[in-house]
Amino acid sequence: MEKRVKPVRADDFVACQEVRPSKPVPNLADDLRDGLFCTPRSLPPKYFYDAAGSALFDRICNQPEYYLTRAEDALLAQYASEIIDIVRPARIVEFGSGASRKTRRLLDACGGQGCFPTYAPLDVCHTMLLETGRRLMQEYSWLRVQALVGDYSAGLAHFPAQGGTNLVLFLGSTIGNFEAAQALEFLNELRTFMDEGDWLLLGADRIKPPHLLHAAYNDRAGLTACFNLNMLRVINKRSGANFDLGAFHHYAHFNPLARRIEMYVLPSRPQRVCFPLLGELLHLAEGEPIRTEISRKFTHQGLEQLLSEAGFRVEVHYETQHPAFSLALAQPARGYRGGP
Ligand code: SAH
Ligand code: AVI
Repeated sequence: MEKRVKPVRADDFVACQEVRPSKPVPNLADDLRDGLFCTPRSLPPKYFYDAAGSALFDRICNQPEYYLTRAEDALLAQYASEIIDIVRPARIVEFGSGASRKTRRLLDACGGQGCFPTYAPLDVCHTMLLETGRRLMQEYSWLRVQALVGDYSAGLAHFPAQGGTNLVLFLGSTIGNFEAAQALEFLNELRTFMDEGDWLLLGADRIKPPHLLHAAYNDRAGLTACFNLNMLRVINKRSGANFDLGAFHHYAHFNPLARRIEMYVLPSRPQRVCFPLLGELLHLAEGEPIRTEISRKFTHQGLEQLLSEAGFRVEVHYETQHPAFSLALAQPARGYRGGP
């Protein structure tokens, strides 16, 4: 049956709350100083995601080469009912929720099973959160959306608590955008805020032949290139810097030793970039890379080991084969007292 969708109205109300950092997090000036004025140069991937960057990412997800979204969506289409039947969530919390597209599989399963959780998406992109929240409330008449704006690496101590079972989603292989130590620290901290009866559903991309990985991060339509260069526009807008976007190009490759995609912006001629926020001038030689993202790729065992080291017990490990993608359903391990 076709779903009736209410037209978007400006007064559709999405409760949106800021989650305050609970540990010191570098601000923009720190990130620029620590990331650009040293070698190798890098910027944190959270600066991809202004409204334009989030919209670009959403379009990347539909590119034929970007298999990740389709693979994870296929798993959710197949197993969402089983997952909801196991978990029966009172609240679905999602970190880095973006457009919450795949989450709809779980919401559909909830509706089908007469289970009506609240949905708490957390993201750094305010615009995407509000737009998505409004849409979801139009599509699901029963749904209450409690949108949370914040940085998930800034600590979870101020995360609003709620009674009943939480299903925590961390989808899309965003865990792969953390360094190994950060991923462990994040999952370990997440576990300390979860009750023993809560569940984590973690999506992670898997090692596969390099040509497939390369294609996924170098799509023919050039959207990943736009997404990558958009970070420089975000930095210019937010800090008053003057990166010349036309002078940089996108470069992404798979590093088989580190088992990760590394994404860079490279200047095609020498650059002088002014940072009024820091009172500094950055000199870049032709081709001198600024790393904008890593995207780690896991083995089946590597993912289970990460979860186990972070104090989770994997209950069900769903996976696709070609292309390989994992969705692990896990719970805090009983009596676990360890930490990284
Ligand atoms: N979960 C979605 C979107 C993945 S894109 C999917 O699977 O398709 C990564 C999302 O994480 C973006 O929406 C981005 O805005 C958000 N994000 C990135 N870094 C973040 C941070 N440090 N804190 C909170 N959200 C972040
Ligand atoms: C959000 N994250 C998991 C994406 C990834 O594949 O690492 C971001 C992305 N970067 C380039 N394309 C997509």
